[in-house]
Amino acid sequence: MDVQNDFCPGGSLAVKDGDRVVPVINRLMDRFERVISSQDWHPQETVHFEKWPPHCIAGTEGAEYHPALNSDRIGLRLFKGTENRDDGYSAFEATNASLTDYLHAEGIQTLYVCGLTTDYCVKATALDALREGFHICVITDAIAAVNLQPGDDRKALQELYAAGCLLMESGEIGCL
Ligand code: VGL
Ligand code: ZN
Repeated sequence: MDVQNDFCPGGSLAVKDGDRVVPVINRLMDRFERVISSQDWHPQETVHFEKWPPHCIAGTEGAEYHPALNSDRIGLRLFKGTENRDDGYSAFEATNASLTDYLHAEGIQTLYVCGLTTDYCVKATALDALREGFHICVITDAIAAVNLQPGDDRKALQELYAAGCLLMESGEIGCL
């Protein structure tokens, strides 16, 4: 999710150590049959920017993937938050394709989620996936949080666990 310049150090909504997830995700991608990415992709003006500094404006450098992210294996690329009236935190709210339809068409029942940010996009996507009946595992060393309040990361993981989400470190997946 959202491994974009604006969420990484130097970006307009930089998450502490956001780029730490990049090498972990690059290593992980080969372990999976399919890789799906999401990108926050906002218009210049949106109600979303009443809550957040402008970030990930469609087509700008800030909305591009972090330059070190290996995008070769990304099969489906989702764009979200594209309207001026919604936050679009969840990849299930992508407007260019339906994630639900894609997963059903491909016969996918289990999702491993990683990227930015733990307390918004990752959380919203994982909760939507659970609601839609998918099995979900969040990769805890491949995520980073905004942490508007200290401890928001921990709270998000507790909420996810309580909702039925599995939490795993990348080293526990296959034999990394
Ligand atoms: C996100 C904050 C603002 C996210 C998006 O995708 O996690 N966080 N916009
Ligand atoms: Zn956003």
